[in-house]
Amino acid sequence: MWLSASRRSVMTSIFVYGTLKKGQPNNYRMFDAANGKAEFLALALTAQRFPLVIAGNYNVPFLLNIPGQGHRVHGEIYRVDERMLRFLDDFEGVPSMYQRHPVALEVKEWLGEGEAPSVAEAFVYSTTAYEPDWPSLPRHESYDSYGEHGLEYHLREARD
Ligand code: PCA
Repeated sequence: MWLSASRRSVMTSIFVYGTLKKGQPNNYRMFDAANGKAEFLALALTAQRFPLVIAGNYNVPFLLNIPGQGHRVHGEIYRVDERMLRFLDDFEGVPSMYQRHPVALEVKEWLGEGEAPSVAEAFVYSTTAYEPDWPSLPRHESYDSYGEHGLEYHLREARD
């Protein structure tokens, strides 16, 4: 079956912790076929602590690439095809806004095929390009645009 295997597109695992999660404002972009393919795999949390802050005029969530500070951050693992990966890199403003890095994860709930792994590695959109005051902003463990913090995310289309 080398032929069908060679035709299968390369899939990449990504860990999303912000507006791309289920129920959050940008999740639909991963299910727009024009952007490529995405498949939900698991609920997970980062093996290390990172500061997850909501920053800027548009209340954007950022995982600051400062391991060892903040919380172990909760999110979702998706498998995406190359087209979706390119779309997401562009949408997340890689490499100026975020950079895409591998991150170690603890898997909490597995919906993929086969036996559930307890640990995984996936790409995450985190950043070293943060303003000096961002590390002292309140740190979140599980992002929710509609949470009690009141800092609802401004959709890209709604910014002026
Ligand atoms: N989108 C990416 C990074 C931050 C954001 O809002 C995500 O959900 O993981």
